Amino acid sequence: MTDKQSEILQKCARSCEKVDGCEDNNEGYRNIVFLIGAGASTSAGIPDFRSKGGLYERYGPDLFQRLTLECFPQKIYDFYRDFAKEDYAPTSVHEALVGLNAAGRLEGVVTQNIDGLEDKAGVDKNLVHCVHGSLSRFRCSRYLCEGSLTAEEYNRLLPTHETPPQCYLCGQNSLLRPDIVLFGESLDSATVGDSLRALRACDLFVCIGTSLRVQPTASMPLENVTKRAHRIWINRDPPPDMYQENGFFDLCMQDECDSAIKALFPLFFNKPSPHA
Ligand code: CNA
Repeated sequence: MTDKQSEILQKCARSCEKVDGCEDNNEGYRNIVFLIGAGASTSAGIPDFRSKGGLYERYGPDLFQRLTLECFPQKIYDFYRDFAKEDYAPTSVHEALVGLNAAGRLEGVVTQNIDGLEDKAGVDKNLVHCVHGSLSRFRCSRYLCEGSLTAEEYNRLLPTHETPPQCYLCGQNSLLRPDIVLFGESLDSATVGDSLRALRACDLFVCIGTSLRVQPTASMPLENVTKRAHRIWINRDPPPDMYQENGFFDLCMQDECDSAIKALFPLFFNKPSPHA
């Protein structure tokens, strides 16, 4: 292990403590940003895209294509119905985010996940940037219509999801669709702006549970995280070539997300037992 890697581990451990006033005597990180992918939620029981048993294997690789919504919308509603019938619980990764948020050290969470577990865990909504949207909202598929429902409203109104639902507002036979970004669609520009600002401001960047293959999000760290920031990779797999080529990451933890996060931020998990 290099000196820089030992320094990173020490600073992460110190970052479990609350920032105290303007002076940070414990020398932890002050502006931590996470980029999160599906691997951060697999231990909750939500499959990722590409692993064995993942969504591509179950529903086919065209599940999240725009053309699928246009030509075979039922496929997307079937996926949503399967997702909504489970009550997924946040993982240790989300628990660490809540701890860092409470300690005053979290600058932002750029999440590619659409499962809403950051919100469910209780991370400050203003810090979470859902670059690929979220299954917690539905919206009219017509660009200019403002028809929208929360997932709870949708589930209450349309409990069976047997036929794709029409928008209640515009009367144009348009579908109410999950508010997620499908392949072939653009990301929301305000969310991208917030994400890039967070990435530029961080002093620690943690990239966790993502294959970093889905563009344009995959290039965001390379182009925006500054040299002053320390960078950690957590994944069962190594980083993609474009990140390995220039030695972007200072510390690569090829491990399970939950165990790596517990090793980095142990104080959030070493809670005394109530029966001790
Ligand atoms: P991906 O391409 O499926 O990559 C996931 C990565 O995580 C892979 O490299 C896996 O090896 C790794 N991985 C899986 N489980 C673990 C684990 N327990 N510990 C360590 N590593 C693990 O998914 P990405 O997130 O990179 O791709 C972005 C897509 C996936 C976004 O558009 C999402 O909307 C979409 N997605 C989201 C969810 C979700 O919201 N939970 C689930 C599936 C897909």
